[in-house]
Amino acid sequence: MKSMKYEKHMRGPSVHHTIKETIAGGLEDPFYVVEVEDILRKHKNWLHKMPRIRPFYAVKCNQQPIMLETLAALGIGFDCASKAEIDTVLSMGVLPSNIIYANPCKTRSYIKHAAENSVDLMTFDNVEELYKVAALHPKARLILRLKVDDSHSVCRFSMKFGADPAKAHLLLEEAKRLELNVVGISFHVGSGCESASSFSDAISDARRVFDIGLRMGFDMNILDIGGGFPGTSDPRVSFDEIAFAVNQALDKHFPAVDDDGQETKISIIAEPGRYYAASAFTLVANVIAKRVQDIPEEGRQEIMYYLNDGVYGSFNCIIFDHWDVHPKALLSSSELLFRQYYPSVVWGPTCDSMDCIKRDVILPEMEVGEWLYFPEMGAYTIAAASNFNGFQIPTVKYNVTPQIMEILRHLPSWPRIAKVLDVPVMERSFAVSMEHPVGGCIPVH
Ligand code: ORX
Repeated sequence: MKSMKYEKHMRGPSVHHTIKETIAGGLEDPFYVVEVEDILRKHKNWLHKMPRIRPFYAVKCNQQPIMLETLAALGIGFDCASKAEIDTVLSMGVLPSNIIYANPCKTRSYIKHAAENSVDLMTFDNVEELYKVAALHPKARLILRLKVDDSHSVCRFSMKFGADPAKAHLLLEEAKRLELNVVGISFHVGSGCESASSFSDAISDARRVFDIGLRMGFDMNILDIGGGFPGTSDPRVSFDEIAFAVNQALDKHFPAVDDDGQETKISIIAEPGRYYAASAFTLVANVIAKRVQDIPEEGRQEIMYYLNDGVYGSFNCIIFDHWDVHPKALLSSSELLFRQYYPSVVWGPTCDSMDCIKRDVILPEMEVGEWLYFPEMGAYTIAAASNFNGFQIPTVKYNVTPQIMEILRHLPSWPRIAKVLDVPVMERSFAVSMEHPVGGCIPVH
């Protein structure tokens, strides 16, 4: 596999090939191309940079079967927030012990469902939740989610979730009274984090409450450092910087061995979503309409393009994830060179004036029927896309190079992955033609 060093926003030539091949099929609807290698590359990087931390992928971020099946094949755990997410993951053959039900405010029937399916690990941050768990799943292994300083993050949710560390002892006392089993501490620094120190500070806060739990006699053995790890190539603070800060803070507050050289036996886990999903997905949308606007006050023109995907579809990330997207023209290099460039506005297809994808962007002049593409669109996009106004949610195409196909083919879960990729499961070895990265599996006789 290639190293993580890839140019900003550049996807491999084979992704472009898959895009061109899809369009050549005469399609007009928007679609994604998933670069499966990117998911594997991300995991390799995670293992390399934070070897002590076991990831539990946050299913909410992107529940496409290719994401879930590939990650399950890699042995990653799953962070589920609802009954449906738990059922999806269990139906893939993932063991209940590889699931954390990481929603501190759970529906009662979902807690019961978790209990019936042996999903034991779950988070809480309030006393009412303890009463529900005591009644419905008394054997649960509970993780206390703390409120941490999320002031450096774009998506902040300490307003919604997390117990105040100063009052955490009260919750632990109540858990003790209810004879519940608290096993760890978690936090989420928020997403789009601008400072690696948010993680180190949170780890230090977690240690203090961890010790309170230990003193109360709980068998504290899990630290869950949540999500918020960047997944795109131009984050505010890099994954490497965060990994460095996290490793340093863990060495200080949760060392792998104690002063006597004994293993401390504390499992460190995390709940990354966007880290795994963002960069593997490239969205391609069609220019369905175009208007040239005069701006007399400024003595210039602006071109407005209307695409067949918008903020009610994939671009819901602009609203719910404060995301800034980067449209690129799907043109050859000579077309890019010779076309006129204009200030442009890119709109979605619905009859809603809020449905704006990007203002003030300079684009080469595009014609109706041509395509724009948006790299790194895998996180919180298709997962929450709707059919509002009758527009279609994009379909998903796969880009799998022969080398990656060969790796996947040797995984025990290959038959399931083959089903997702819609390629035949063959017992004998086969070659894959480079011209047809997925569709062209050729059996070798
Ligand atoms: O980042 C956020 O605001 C929302 N939370 C995602 C989330 C993740 C992991 N654990 C829990 C979560 O709520 C409990 C994953 O976070 P990330 O993808 O940043 O690694 C999602 C916001 C969507 N708009």
